[in-house]
Amino acid sequence: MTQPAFTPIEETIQKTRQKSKKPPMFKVFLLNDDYTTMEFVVMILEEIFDLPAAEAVRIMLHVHKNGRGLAGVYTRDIAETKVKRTHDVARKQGYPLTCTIEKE
Ligand code: TYC
Repeated sequence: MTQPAFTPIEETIQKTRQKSKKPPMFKVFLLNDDYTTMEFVVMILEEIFDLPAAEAVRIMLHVHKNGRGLAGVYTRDIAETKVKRTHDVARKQGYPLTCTIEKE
């Protein structure tokens, strides 16, 4: 007769640990430049980063004054997708708007 690998209590503890494990999170920053229009940056923050208009304007002005600003914090795949979409839309319009990703 083989012994079960884990008791029911050990299994419950393992499952709870797995469920409460948080994925690594990634900050997406927007960088300032001299060419992208303020309106375009606000549109990106609303459409791609799902921010309300007032928050989009606040972040855009923060980036304009300080050089960079946080657009949002996401899991790796979502952060990378938002950066790619931003760069694709910006390049299509001829803007150099750039985002960076930093692990939290
Ligand atoms: N500095 C730009 C301008 O004066 C506006 C701008 C803001 C550009 C934020 C990029 O991430 C940015 N038109």
